[in-house]
Amino acid sequence: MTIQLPQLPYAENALEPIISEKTIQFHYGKHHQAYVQKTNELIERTDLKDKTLEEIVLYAASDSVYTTLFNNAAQAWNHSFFWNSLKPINEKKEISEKLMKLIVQDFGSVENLKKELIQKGLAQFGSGWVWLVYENEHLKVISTSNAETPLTSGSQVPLLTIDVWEHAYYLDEQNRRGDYLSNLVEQLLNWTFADQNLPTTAERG
Ligand code: MN3
Repeated sequence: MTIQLPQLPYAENALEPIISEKTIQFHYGKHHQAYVQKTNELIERTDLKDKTLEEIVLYAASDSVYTTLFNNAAQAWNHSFFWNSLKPINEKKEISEKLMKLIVQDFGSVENLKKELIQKGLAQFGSGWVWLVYENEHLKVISTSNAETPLTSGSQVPLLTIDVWEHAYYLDEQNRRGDYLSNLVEQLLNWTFADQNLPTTAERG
């Protein structure tokens, strides 16, 4: 068994004009594909080859001798999660009642949550990710550097992510990370996916 590049959950031009088809062709078709391929090369002659991608990420995070494997496997996982965090520009994905309750509890309003996603994305120095996570009955916005992922935290459940590596926006927005972030946050986030990722225990509130 090998790790597969998952199908993109929409057409390559479905995120235009915020994320162009050309960006998707490089970002998904080249960058993401390369992380998948490299992960497969690194696990080829090991007993990790029958593990899931998530298991490989957790295993590789446990020891710094596996840093290269971690970087590639976590990037493969983060990118799959990122594509699922987005929706076609002309599709509506409303925030569920359950998720809205938590947003109001922890941010006061959807507008405040969006602001925080944008601010944390701008504040992330260099390459990395911004995440909406669920932890201890609360929502939080966090950022991670390079390939780092909340999967390894043991307590944070990722709900949504935004890639803030330059390759995510440079063809379309050049250095304007803020424009990329605000357009994406306003028009491309898949709140249904966030809702699906909420643990069932979150339903108590
Ligand atoms: Mn990327």
